Amino acid sequence: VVSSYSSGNGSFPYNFLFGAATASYQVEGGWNLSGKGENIWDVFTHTHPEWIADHSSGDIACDSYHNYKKDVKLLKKLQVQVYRFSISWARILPNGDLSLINHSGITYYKNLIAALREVHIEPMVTMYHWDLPQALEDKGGWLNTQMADYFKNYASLLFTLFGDQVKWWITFNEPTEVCTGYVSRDAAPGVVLPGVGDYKAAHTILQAHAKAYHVYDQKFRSKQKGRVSITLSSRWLEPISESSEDIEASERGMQFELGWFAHPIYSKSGDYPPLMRKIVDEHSRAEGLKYSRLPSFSGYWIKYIRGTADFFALNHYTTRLVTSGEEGEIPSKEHDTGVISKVDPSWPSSASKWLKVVPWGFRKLLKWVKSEYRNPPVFVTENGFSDHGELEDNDRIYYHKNYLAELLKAINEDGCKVIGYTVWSIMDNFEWERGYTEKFGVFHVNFSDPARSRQQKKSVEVLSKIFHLKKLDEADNFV
Ligand code: PNW
Repeated sequence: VVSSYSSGNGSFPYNFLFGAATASYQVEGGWNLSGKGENIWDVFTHTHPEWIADHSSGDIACDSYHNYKKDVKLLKKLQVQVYRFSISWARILPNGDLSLINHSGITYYKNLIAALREVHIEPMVTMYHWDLPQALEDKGGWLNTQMADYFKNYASLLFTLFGDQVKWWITFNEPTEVCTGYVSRDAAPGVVLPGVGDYKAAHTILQAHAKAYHVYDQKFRSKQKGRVSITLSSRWLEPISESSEDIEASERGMQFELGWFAHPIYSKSGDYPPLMRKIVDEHSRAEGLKYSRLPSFSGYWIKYIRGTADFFALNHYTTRLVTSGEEGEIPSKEHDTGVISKVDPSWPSSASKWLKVVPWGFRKLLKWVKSEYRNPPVFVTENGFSDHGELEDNDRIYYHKNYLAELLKAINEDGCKVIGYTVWSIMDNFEWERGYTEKFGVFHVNFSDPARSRQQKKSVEVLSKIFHLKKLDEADNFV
């Protein structure tokens, strides 16, 4: 099936948007400057530096707090049409709630947005990329249902402050990763409640997202005319063989990984995936629990959450081979999923243990989203490759060219409606628990230089051409 949304000849649709992405904690620095409050990553890195690979933090990071004008120049060099960045909640609301509004925080983002618009780069704003104000974590963080209202107030303030200039909004970046903060010490706040805390946090986040979406509908949409979504991340889970057991394992894995958040929002019926409901209910009963570890939505909430996205925002990096089997402690979401996964040793590696280069998995994932959720417009909000910071970053060039080629096939041959693509990331930055040991940037950042000087990598030459011409040169697809 060739959809009308296609163009052929290695060209992307004329209105396709290319961009680059970052997140506040990973690039800004200025952790305690001009009235910013502490967030959970400030506290996590300061109290437990040993939990970060190189004992580092985002205290200074790329110092984008002072260097945002330089960043805009880099973006221009890359020829992007969109810059996806996130707002630090505690920089705007140091206490998390509306008791104190930090005006210098507002000024920082106003300046950044103005600098982008001046050179015709469209801002795409993520409201929450993992940096919860510590004051709200002290109230229980995402385990506390009230967080949905704190988030709604914060979102409403952002629409009021920036909505005349910002037309692309993302409420949450990768809620599954936010939930990891309630499973293990791999991420802030490092609360260890596997199989319980993650499901509970997810439940609150879905409510928070829906509240923000409805506020936009009720108070802002008619005037501001923007779009609101939530960024979900997913690997492609390829069955290890053609056996029905492995195909089922793949489907089950996809429902637990992407369906967990996508089904309540994008499916026709709403609510968690039926398969997930069944399995977690059964496991909970077997564990002798009176209630399921997966919380339930009332009919009211199912309807309230369903349909709360104007496009499907998707992050994708890599693929795993899956079969059915038991992994993870009891209880845990990992164990509930009942899937074991591995990689094909022939797949090229990156500097990140979890990231193998598997371009075809991207196309399969886009196809899955199309058939599962009635072909929504998809904006790929992150896709990227890590190395150790080399300027001749040929492996990154290979990665992006080949992932983009698969994205084009998904549009032209499978009829997927992919509308945009932002590369992670415009520059090397703080990679969470892996510190500065892995680099995802298309620009190099010198972290031992107090000025945090930036330097172009080879990938910029290649990507800027693709982004400008909106065309992939078939001839040099494979470097
Ligand atoms: C992304 N996966 O998370 C984050 O949004 C970024 O902040 C981060 O810098 C980037 O990854 C690179 O590490 C991911 O399961 C979470 O494949 C999970 C996956 C991929 C990326």
